[in-house]
Amino acid sequence: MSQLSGAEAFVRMLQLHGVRHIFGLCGDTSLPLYDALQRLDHRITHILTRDERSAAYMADAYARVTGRVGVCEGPSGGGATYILPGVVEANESSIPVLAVTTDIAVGARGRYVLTELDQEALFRPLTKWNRVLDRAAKIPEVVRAAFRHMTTGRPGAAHIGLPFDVQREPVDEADVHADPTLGVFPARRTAPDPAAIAAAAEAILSAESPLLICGGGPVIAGAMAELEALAELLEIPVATTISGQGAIAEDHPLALGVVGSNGGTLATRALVDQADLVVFVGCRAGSVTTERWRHPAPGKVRVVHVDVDPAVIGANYPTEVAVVGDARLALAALRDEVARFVEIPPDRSEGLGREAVARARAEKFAAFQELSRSDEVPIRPERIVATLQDLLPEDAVIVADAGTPCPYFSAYFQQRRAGRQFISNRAHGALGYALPAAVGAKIGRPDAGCVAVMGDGSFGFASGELETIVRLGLPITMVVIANATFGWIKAGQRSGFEGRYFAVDFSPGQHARIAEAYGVRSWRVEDPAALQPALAAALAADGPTLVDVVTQPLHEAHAPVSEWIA
Ligand SMILES: Cc1ncc(C[n+]2csc(CCOP(=O)(O)OP(=O)(O)O)c2C)c(N)n1
Repeated sequence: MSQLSGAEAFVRMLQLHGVRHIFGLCGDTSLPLYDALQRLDHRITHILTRDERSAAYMADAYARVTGRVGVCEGPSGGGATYILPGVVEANESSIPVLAVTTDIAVGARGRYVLTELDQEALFRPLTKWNRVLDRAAKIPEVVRAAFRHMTTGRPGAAHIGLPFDVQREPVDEADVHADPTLGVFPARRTAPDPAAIAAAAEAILSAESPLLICGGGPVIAGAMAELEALAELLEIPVATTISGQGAIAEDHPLALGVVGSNGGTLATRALVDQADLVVFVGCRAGSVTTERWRHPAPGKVRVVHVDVDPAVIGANYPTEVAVVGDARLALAALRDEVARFVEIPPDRSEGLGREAVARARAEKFAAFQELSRSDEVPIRPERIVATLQDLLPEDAVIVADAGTPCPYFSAYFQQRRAGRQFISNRAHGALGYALPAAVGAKIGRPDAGCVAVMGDGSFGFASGELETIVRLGLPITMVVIANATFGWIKAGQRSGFEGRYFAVDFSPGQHARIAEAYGVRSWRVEDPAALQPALAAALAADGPTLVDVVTQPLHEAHAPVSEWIA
């Protein structure tokens, strides 16, 4: 019987599942794993990060742009606790991220070993599947189970704990096998019940003014063509959530753009209210998308809900038809079913069709465009969005943090191609996501431009990773929206607490100088006229760049936000 060490078997299992990149940070308990990574020929590139939190965010964005499982790793104790934010973000966003933590030896448990922690309990509420190993012999089956759970059904995160002694124990090589199709997601798609498809088609066809609202599901499922075909056949406008951006190209005549309290506007809300039937697709109909379940209004609107996770359907809205299944298969089936009754698209010129979408878009962009031309100081956020819109190629990936970037880019940046190009961490919206996530996105999609847009609050959370970006020589452009305040919260204090500002302002930072010190080519922009040249030069450079833009604070801006407390 040929044998491998536990660590070697683990690396081989990742390799067999098609893993090509691992993001992580070293530690005592990880030494056997690192040694196996060092010695074996596995064609996996390890990206050393400066914080386990970043490693998980990188793996998350990497998974989002590649459609492959993202893998991150960190050591026991502090490494395990630091990696958590990215794991839960991925899990709640239905993105398969495998978090590997190493652990103290099984044989040493309960003896007050440095870093001892119940890591399985720690990850339980944050993952779809989770196991700390006790025996090396179980490594192959545990890795197989993790990949099965991550990429089938509703995708999600998994955690595997590798104790120190388990990494050194023998594993029978004959057990080391895998199904490589489980390394990409969604794997093993599930088709909807034809009876549910027939009922959904009947409901949609009987509606006067149907509207599609897409969450992250269609992009995850790669259902863009099927969605467009259904929308065009029935002349149904398509709205998205923030995570759903990319379900349809935003210059498509039926694309309404983002709706909800963060990125929606009064003009887009009016169309949501006009719908007599909403088809939610791969969408949890959560508080932000629905403006706290008021738009659309439960009970007043008929609902058809398509989701791969049956538990989501009916959680927030009385639902007429539930369709459980993969978004691509469901939308294709729905289109085929509808095509039995409809040959040419209905005339919706008087109701909710492309004319209504065009009017809503024109209204929304009229106010935006005026502000985007403003020469006022500090620079208007609208000007930053408009300038990047002009400069960026169609295939660029934008990663946007919470704060100013998320609502502004969701509302006003027009993604001209369908597919995953806009990334924001909408499960928890934790600050400091965009900078490390851009690393994962750039490594996952090296041929596309990549821009990370962050507030100065977020920059403070993530700036340690500038070293990683420089070390890897990644041509990422970072844009810091500098307003010396936790602006989103200040805006909440202004709108909901009569401007009683408390503990939200911090000192203005010299972000360009900080980045420069790490070796990033940087610009600081205070004059609106200097914005375009600085961004153009940053985007044209072949290494990492940062543009620090002194910007109008969010509480004074005309942000596309209807409610500051989500
Ligand atoms: C880790 C974390 N802590 C707190 C919050 C709450 N929060 C949401 S937005 C925000 C302010 C963001 O400030 P900044 O990054 O400077 O962007 P701005 O809103 O000023 O544009 C805060 C503190 C959060 N989202 N994440």
